[in-house]
Amino acid sequence: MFFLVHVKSCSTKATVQQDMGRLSGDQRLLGQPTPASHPHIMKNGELMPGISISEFHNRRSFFASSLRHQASQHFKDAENHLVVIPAAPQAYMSQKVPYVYRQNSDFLYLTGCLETESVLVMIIPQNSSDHRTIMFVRERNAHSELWDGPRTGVHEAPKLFDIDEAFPVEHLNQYLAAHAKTTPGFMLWYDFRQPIDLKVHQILSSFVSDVAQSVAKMWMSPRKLVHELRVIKSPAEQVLMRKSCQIASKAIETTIASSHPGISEHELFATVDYHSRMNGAEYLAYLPVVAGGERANIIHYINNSQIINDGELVLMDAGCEYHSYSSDITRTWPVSGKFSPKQREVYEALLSVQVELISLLSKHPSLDSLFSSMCQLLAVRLREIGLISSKITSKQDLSQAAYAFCPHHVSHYLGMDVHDTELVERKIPVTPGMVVTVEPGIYIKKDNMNVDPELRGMGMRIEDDVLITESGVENMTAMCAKYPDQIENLFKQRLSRKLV
Ligand SMILES: [Mn+2]
Repeated sequence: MFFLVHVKSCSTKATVQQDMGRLSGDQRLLGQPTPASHPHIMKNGELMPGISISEFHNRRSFFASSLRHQASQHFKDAENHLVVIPAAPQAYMSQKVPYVYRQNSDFLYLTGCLETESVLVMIIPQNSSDHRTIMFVRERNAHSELWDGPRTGVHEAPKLFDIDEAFPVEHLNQYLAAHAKTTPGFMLWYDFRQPIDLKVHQILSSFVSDVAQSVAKMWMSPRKLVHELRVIKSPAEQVLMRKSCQIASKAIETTIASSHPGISEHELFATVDYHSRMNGAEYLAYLPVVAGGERANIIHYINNSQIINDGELVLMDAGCEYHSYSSDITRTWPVSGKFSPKQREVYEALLSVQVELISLLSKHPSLDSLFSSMCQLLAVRLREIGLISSKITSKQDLSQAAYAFCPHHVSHYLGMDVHDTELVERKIPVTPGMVVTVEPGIYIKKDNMNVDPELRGMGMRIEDDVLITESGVENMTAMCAKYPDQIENLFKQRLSRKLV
């Protein structure tokens, strides 16, 4: 433990010195990559890789106008709005051993700030198109920066983030109290139900009980408004999503080609992780599911600790995060490199449903209605191959029978988070700019005595990430093999490479 800390502080120093060498004049390292310090991933004018500083400015303007619109519909006497959105706190595995830091996506979307212990505050008057953006950030501190790396600090933050003002995060409570005194009758927008950072939450809780009770009109969560903006991806975000999908597609193909009977789920996990990072991803977007044989029936199987035997299928649900944008792919393949005739029959039934659902998206259904379509399509195919009785004919009974084979939803929004923009309902029609997953599955229970013994306990899912466009759909993970011949070819190519 001591050794680890020691090594870490040395390497941080080394990186600081190396990077300092490249920076000129009065430029210094800030609390996150900038075009000056990281020219290999950022262009001039960008606040995050691939996203310009002006896009963040526009996001806040859109957010302010959608908030005003919401207020004009439901809170007619609100004249002023105070919005508070905190950064994610650093989480620890144990004393001083941090987990990978991941920013709160709503905060990141509106600020571009990657630092913890920061808070976004927006002051939005109801009857003017103006708004003020204030950020509370960590002050610079020579001792802390020596250990943990540079901070942007109060002085540099307004310029870096293109905001009006910045203050030390310790001043948040005084600022709020002063605001309440000078701006009576404001409406507070803060999510009290799902606190992000407990320290900020305590400040807001006492603010409400001590001060705001008498002056603030009411409080609402700003999250749904942010999610409604986030669900539509800008052209710059689409480029990042496409890249995230490409990296994960390639990593999964390489992982498929590396598998063989007797390999462990853990090795496949390590392989997909390695190739994602080597191709530019920061890390996997979530703990992947790597399930051999009947473990594929456990939808969120993440133990990934078993050996996969000859004749079994592998289900891998994995995606990566590339500059804060996630991909989410599932592939199922025979560990030996060749589907048995029975496996292939069920797989092809599932694949035909998945392909048809992707093309249905160009008609802009809601995700819930895509789920109904899945149940219908899956039922017909399962009946054809004898997994559902031919005696079942009514639409409702068919849907119910299919649901027993696929008990999860077929789609969710995808973006900065894997299950993105959770407050956007799945009953609204999809529109251009949304990215959604299409992920039907077939899970056959071990004790299902109505099916061929070879199929009992078999589980499979196929998942792609699809951008809705003006003219139809773009399958962003189409380059990841999913047709049985394509999958088997990955193994043949490996064999022929070995022979050469
Ligand atoms: Mn998914």
